[in-house]
Amino acid sequence: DLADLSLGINGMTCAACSTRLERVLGRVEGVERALVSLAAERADIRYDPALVSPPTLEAAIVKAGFAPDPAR
Ligand code: 9UX
Repeated sequence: DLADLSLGINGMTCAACSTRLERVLGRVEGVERALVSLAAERADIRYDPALVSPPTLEAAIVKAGFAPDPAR
C-alpha cells in the first residue's frame, strides 16, 4: 500500500526550486508521485513504505538544499 507525506519546505525562492525539488523527489526509489508548491511552501509525496521512509525523504530534501519542516 502507498502512504502520503506532506511537509512544509523552507528555502524555495523561485519556481525553478520547486520544479527541481519535484524532480529530485520523483527520482527517489519508492516515490510514486511528488508535488511541490512554491506558493504553499509544501511538498506532497506519495510513496511505498516498503521501499522508502520519511527520514530518507527528508534527507533527500536537505541534500537538494532545502529545509523540510514537518511541523508545518
Ligand atoms: Mo531559483 Mo532555487 O534561481 O534552488 S532555482 S533559487
